[in-house]
Amino acid sequence: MADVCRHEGLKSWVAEVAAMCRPDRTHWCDGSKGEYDLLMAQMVEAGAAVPLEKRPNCFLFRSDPTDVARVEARTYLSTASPEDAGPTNNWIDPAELKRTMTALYDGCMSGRTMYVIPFSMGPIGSPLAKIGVQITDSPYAVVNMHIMTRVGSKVLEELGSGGEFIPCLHSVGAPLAPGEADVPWPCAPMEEKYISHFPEENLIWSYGSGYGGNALLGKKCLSLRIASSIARREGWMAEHMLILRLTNPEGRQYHIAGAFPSACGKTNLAMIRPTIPGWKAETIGDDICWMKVRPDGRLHAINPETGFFGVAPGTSHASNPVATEMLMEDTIFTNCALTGDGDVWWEDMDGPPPDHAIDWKGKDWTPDSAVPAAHPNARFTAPASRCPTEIHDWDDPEGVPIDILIFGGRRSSVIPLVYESFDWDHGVFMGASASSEATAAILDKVSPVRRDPFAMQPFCGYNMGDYFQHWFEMGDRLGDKAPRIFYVNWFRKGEDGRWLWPGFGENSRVLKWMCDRVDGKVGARETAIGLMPEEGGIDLSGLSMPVGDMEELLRVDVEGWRGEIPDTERHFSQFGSHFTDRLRAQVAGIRKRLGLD
Ligand code: OXD
Ligand code: MN
Repeated sequence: MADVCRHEGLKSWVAEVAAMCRPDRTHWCDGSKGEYDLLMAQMVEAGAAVPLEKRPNCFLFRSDPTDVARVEARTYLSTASPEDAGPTNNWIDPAELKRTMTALYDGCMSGRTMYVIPFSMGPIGSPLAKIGVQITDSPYAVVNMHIMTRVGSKVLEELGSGGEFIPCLHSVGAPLAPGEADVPWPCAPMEEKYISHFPEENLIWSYGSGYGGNALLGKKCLSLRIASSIARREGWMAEHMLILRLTNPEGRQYHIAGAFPSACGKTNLAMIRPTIPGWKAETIGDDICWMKVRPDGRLHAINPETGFFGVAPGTSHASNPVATEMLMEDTIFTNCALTGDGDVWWEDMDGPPPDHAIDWKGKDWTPDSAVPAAHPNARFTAPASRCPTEIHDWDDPEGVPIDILIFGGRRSSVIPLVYESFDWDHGVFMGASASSEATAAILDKVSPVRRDPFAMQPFCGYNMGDYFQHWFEMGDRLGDKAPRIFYVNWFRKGEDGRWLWPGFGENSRVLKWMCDRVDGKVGARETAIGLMPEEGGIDLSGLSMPVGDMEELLRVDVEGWRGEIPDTERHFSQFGSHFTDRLRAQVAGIRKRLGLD
């Protein structure tokens, strides 16, 4: 493979990294099935992976108990001026951060193989795609990257001798002394972990963690943090959104992109099975959406990934039948429990729990154990090609034209089931003030609400005040071709603590209302917070709901909304001089409509 590379810049970067990290050997990845199978076989042999008898070509990994999730507190956005990183990012001066990390990288791959992974985010050669090259000493990262991105020689061909690529350096930070035995999941202690981004030079340096977004650098690091900063410069959008195609009974297609914070059912919605007769849904992506204005003046979207890295606990026939089917083969599981008959298990899977299992820490577990069998952030990595609802033309380099944008969060009160923005600027306000509760505890009126603007709080690669302005400017460019913007909340509860909305497949009823709005088939009533369904506007045929629930779901709780405003204003005040006047105008507008001024 190294000889397929005609790019001197890439070759010299690989040589520089090898000189610094001093691996025992270097392997250029070709992305082939043979390479995947060989690496898996080696990891099984080394005791890092367990093949699952019940699921063909599936493997279980258990991470180190200290390395189980993205580490936001150790994630850095390193720009010359701290102001360019803004208040939502951790900042360290680039020279200082590079000094610290160079000392850590020094000899960090000794005893290990250094893998060079050329990958494309987006169809190779698409005007919407970007090429990255990840260097890593984690074979686990390699096999995951195989599933999540397009890896291999074709990417090097596309790169040619002078193409642009985003260098992504990763090490688990666990050098081996001569003769020292490896552990199943090598990583560095928390205080040595650094997930660093240098957007001014499109560079990613990650050290110390082997888990998810910390280690699969094409995902959050490249496709969101670095890409959002490139997108701002180049005039497009890199968003934390699912992408979905809905087709109505007449065959008309609608493309929907939706931003939701983690743990709000994003993957479930991406794989929805509509309950309304005649409507069909297809999955395009569950996490990341890149959108560009194309020659037709519309916003076109691609999912730059090729797989799903989803949270396993809670995934069941009821919540996501599509994923349940998808995960039967060719999947990597991380931190799930292992059953006696060679299957995986997690909390809220179908059926009763097993009498006995090996938990995610490798310990014996029974239903009487005080701890969960799977880690709450246990994951599956599954190829999109295995998703039964994946669209067949999803590799189309032009992407799909977006009709509808959705924001949402998990709120047990105040926020209604659905409302539509008055216009684009109001939609930007809805995204910028989006919020979610940390947990769905019982009658959680007092549970903390976190503002997570556009679900991008941990992922925006520049000052978020400027990001809001970028959204306004995109709206100006799109004019009357802009997608319509909606806000949803599937999680509103009644006084008695019951979920009022059945959710899952029934969410298709709300999506249908949005499509009907786009086509002008249904009206809406104007309220202080936005445009809302008229009585009977949402198709409830065949669904039996307790009397009064729908009224409550669509009630504008004026007192509750008034109570939201101070928190929204506090949240906006952190952006200081980067806060845009157009958002200020939106705040003034809602204050007035709520009778606060
Ligand atoms: C994810 C996340 O893993 O948003 O997708 O945390
Ligand atoms: Mn995500």
